Amino acid sequence: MKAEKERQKKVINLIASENFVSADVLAALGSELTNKYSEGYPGHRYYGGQTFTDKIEILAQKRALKLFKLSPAKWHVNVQPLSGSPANVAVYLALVPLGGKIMGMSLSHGGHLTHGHKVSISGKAWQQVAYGVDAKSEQLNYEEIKAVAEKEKPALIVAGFTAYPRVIDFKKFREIADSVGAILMVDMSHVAGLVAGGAYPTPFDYADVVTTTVHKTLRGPRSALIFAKNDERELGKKIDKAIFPGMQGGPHMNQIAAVAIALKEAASPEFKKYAHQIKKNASVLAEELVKLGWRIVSGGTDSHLILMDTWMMGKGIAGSVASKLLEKAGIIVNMNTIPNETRSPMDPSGIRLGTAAETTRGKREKDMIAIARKIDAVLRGKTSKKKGKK
Ligand code: DSN
Repeated sequence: MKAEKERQKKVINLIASENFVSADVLAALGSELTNKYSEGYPGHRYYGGQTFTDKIEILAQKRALKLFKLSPAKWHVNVQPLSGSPANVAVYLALVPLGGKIMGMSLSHGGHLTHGHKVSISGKAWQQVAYGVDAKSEQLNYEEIKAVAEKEKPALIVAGFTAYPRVIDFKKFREIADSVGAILMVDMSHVAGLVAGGAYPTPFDYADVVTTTVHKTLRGPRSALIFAKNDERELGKKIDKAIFPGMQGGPHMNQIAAVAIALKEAASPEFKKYAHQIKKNASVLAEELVKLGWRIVSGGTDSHLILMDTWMMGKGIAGSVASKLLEKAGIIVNMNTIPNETRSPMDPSGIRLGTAAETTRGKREKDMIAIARKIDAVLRGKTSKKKGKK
């Protein structure tokens, strides 16, 4: 543990899905709440001794709704999912009959395993209808997505991705879902902190269900939340049952307390500034990499996330090699497929970068320029790519 703490201090962390939590969040995770079993929901538990756990879970629910400006009359929230994958699967279990169609972005274009990929239970117990990004713009093409939906008539459409740097038009997804009678689920895991801080469009005006992890841009503990619209479909009630007893046992109350703390932190004016700074930092990092001659998928970013094409059709180096070289130089990234991938997931054409963690550490635009130059210096010697202008 000490060695890992030191490692984290020493490196530049550009993993787009990681962050550094506060001391209070860490304290909650390491608290005596970890000793407690609380199967069930506040007021309806299967074990005694819930005086404080009930208060904590209710507080986390209230703060989750408040952070995203949701009225408890209109929205329901479940704060028990252990992490993002179980949260997504619980939504399918609740709302899509086994074997039914889930329409999600394919993994190689930026979707998540739990958006119906065949190696995940989401693609084994249900059937994935996949969509991708436009071959040329590398951005969402809503006409193509609509055509896939009309042909396949999925029961549920997932919008929200793990490696898509651009703004998502949630209104268009709503129209597509309505045109085929599908439920619209938004997985905002990557951008939740940006949404909370007003630096990315909110999905709540259009989605039926919103899932999110808490530990990415939202800067909380590893955990997840599921929001569901309150109406005659009783989505929230069905989702609660799918989480417990459908999939999970006792909730991790230490984690839920840490979520409540993180949600309070994310409601502060400082967090709003932080969210906007994450985005500025990502734009500057992407622009500088482009100036240095690198290809950025879709030409840039509207969020915390950048997909960098290190392979550049053979002129550069594979993502796996790039990520190892960068790690040796103290920069941590992950290799990533890019749209229309010509290589393999274990040896893809790109790397994914994100600015949330380093922005937490106080990095600003000038630091991003220095980081871009360091990335370029580490990678350039190994490629036959032409030198860009500085
Ligand atoms: N592994 C997460 C990410 O890095 O985006 C998604 O689950």
